[in-house]
Amino acid sequence: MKKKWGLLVSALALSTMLVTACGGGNAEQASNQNESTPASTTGTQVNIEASNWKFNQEVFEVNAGEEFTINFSSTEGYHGIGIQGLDVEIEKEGSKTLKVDEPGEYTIFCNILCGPDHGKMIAKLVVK
Ligand SMILES: [Cu+2]
Repeated sequence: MKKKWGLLVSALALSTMLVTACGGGNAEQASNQNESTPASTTGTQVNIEASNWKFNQEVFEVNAGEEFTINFSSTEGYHGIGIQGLDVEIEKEGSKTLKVDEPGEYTIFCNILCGPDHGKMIAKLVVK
């Protein structure tokens, strides 16, 4: 891996430090390995916001075989997302571009132990 990401890496490092302080830690920094350049915002934009203790939508839809970008942010509290079966791990905020060829329903969950209702932070990514 090259270390030329500058500010992006700094921001991620800071996030990771904060998460570590909160007892998280199952989220690896490998989340960016397949990411295209941050400037690439083509394709469907999936905006996911997390607050205490829910996501802004229960269902997010994308098309199979088409690139899409997940833009995640914590608007209240400190949260993250992982998506079952997909290579997505974002903490606090960030973006991830990916493509899913297999139609189906993928569970989106908070990957940071964020409080009493952490377990309720579940949403669905529907790939059509
Ligand atoms: Cu949580």
